[in-house]
Amino acid sequence: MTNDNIKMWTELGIDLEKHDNLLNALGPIFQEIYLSQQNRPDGMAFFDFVVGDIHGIRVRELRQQAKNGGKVVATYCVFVPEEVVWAAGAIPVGLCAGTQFSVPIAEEVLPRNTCALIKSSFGFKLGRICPYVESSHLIVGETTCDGKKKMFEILAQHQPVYVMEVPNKKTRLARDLWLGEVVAFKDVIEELTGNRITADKLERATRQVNNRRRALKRLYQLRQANPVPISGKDALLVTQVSFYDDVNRATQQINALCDEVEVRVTTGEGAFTKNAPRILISGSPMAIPNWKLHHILETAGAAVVCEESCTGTRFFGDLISEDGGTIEEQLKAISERYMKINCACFTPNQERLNDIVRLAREYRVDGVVHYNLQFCHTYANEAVLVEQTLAREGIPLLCIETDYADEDIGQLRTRVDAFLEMIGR
Ligand code: BJ8
Repeated sequence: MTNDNIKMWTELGIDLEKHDNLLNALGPIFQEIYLSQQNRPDGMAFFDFVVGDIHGIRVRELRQQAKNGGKVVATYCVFVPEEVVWAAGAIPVGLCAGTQFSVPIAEEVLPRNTCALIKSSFGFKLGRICPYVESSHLIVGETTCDGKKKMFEILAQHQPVYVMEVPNKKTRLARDLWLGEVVAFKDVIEELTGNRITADKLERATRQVNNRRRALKRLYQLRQANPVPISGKDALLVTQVSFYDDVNRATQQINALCDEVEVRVTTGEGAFTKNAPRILISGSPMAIPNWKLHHILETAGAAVVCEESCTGTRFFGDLISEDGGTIEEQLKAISERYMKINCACFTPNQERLNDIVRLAREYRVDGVVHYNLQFCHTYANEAVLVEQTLAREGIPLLCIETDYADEDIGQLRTRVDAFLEMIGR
């Protein structure tokens, strides 16, 4: 912890005592979960470094952006089209919201039976613990679930918030509504930044974000190899860091990692033994530092080979057309790409069920673990359909409902062990 960082956090109004406690807790957890892994690719050093300095260098870059007159736009959902933000010269940051640390702070205001992701994000603001929140000029929310919708209203008492309306169906009418939302978002961002988004700028931003999507897809495809060349924990960390690092730097680092992992695949070098059970995790997103389920599975001898989630395939799947065109044409292409995200907020959501089966086949998994954040009703209810679908396909499934606390770790280990024994690997 350098004096420069302390000065920066003080200027941001961070509660230093709570913040110290958070960072002091994070260090040993990262050591235990990440740095204790054997035979990791060297390319993970960059991502370890970013987490090791999680509230340092990147926050300083955001502060510099503000000092130069630029804006920082914080988001909570992969539906917010980041291309629009980059195109206006602003910086988007996906907020973390993956720690139990801020949950009790939120529970002073929000009902306890709210999902941990919502409580964690709100607690960060209420407790003034997160320099990313405090560095942002606008928080962009969305109407994906009722808990978030209402939390954003309360959050707006503390910081400027703009909410995008994400429809709950994918009909023609709903798509028109969403296109209108994307166009309105462009206007909001132009007004915030004072910069006009031109067709050229938007095309450049689209290419940049597409390139990061391509890099992440490349990394995921390498996980299809047997033995799997990189742990699920490491792959998850790469995705998590991509939410708040600079888009071009992240792309470069992911591709450098992929170059190394490609060699591993060629030489048959694995992060696990060849016969390790291969698991697809499907469900709610896992924001930093939520590594709980991956850690339980991988210390039980399984290899997590893919995540069907917003901190997985839903984040980078589907590219946006790079054909350019007018600003209107590009915004339409952007809106169409985002409507391909198969979040459980949609009804019906057959596409997600299809995705799970397709990914289970592509990654040759031995079983699927459905991950549900407690009190998230959309994913919990959709799990019934996931169960029916996977039963028809003969793919073993384990449904886990949990939160960010440690209390149920022993029970989860027992269930995971029984599942791995049942799938016989
Ligand atoms: S597109 S998954 S990132 S909404 S877990 S807060 S849904 S009660 S996170 Fe999500 Fe966007 Fe969908 Fe993806 Fe609500 Fe559920 Fe909590 Fe959730």
